[in-house]
Amino acid sequence: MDLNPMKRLLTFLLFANVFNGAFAQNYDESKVPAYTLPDVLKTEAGKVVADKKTWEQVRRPELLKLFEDNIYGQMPTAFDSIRYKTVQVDKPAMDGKAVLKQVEISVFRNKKSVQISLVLFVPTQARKPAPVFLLINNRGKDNTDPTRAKKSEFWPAEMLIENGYAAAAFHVSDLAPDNKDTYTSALLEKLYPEQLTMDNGMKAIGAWAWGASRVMDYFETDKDINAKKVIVVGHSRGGKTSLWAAAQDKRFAACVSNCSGNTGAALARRQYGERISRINATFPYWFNNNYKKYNDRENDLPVDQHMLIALVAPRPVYVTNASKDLWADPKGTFLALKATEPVYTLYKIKSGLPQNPPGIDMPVIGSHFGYHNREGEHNMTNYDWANFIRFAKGF
Ligand code: GTR
Repeated sequence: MDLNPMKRLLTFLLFANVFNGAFAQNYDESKVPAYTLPDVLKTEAGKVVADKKTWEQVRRPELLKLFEDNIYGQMPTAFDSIRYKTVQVDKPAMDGKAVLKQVEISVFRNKKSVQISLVLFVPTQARKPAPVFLLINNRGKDNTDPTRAKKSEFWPAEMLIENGYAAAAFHVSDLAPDNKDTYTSALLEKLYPEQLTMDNGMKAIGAWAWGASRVMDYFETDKDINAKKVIVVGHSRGGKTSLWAAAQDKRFAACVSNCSGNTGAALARRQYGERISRINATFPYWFNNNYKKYNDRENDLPVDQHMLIALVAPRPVYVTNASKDLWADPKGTFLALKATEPVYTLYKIKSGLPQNPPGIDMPVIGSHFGYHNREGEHNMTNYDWANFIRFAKGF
């Protein structure tokens, strides 16, 4: 191309403008468009669900399928065998307050396998079997350092142990590296290559959630762990995953979705902060191919994210925000949680949530719903975890 400097500048400005326009993010509440949320209780046949049996037998499966087909992809569960190898057996840790186990979970299908490395601290002094918080770790592996040389607020295992909970974590890269070029290299290419050819096939977030369920399979075999009290936790992309895992797998007793934002706990139709077109452009490998159809077309989605949270019902669910993390739309997250109330009402559960979002650092913690908007940045901190523990002590 032979453009003079002025033409080059003009071309650049034009391109920058188009690019910005395509991905313009709104942070102005007065510019949030009017929207109507799809009715969580109205079946595809137009019937309004009035009892939990119809919810469980008709509407819940319908919604799961809509999320599979349009957003997160299928969740294959067939495999040939699963094996657990304890590579570190009950090593005393944390001044004798815990023991460390490291378990390698191998899952086989058609003679191929994936390995998930589980780090697990079990309290020595607390009730046995112990309830457990399972972190889906989407950050550096050093955040869940089994040696405890590094102690990260992202996973304050000592705090969990002090409070009588086991602390467990696995890393997302064991299932799908968080990278658009290599995400298929673990679970997808090895166990479920057919998923890669389907428009509603599993992608990275689906693979991570699948991993959480295999850890759950392991917990069911470990007598130190109360498999009926497993709380699945994730932050941000991990928080999108914890919701999808808990929606799919009813064995999780409760779900924590921290700062999960777009395609996590925040409503899409508000179009506030991160939007579908942007997340699909930046992370095309997180969600299925069909999801790309909804770029700039939020209102055409047959679901919105309140329905994903509702799939956790009647189990307890805690969602959070951080005050400076407008990208993840704090208000839209609170409103999504609030919009699940009709489903919990089928189970005669009152949410205890206020009408409007509570103020910064004012957690609302009830028997089934937790919400807070922490002062500060997009992160998961001791403050967040201390509130998750308060919440978990209530059930
Ligand atoms: C951002 C992404 C968010 C969130 C975040 C994270 O770049 O836009 O949706 O997932 O990453 O995982 O920290």
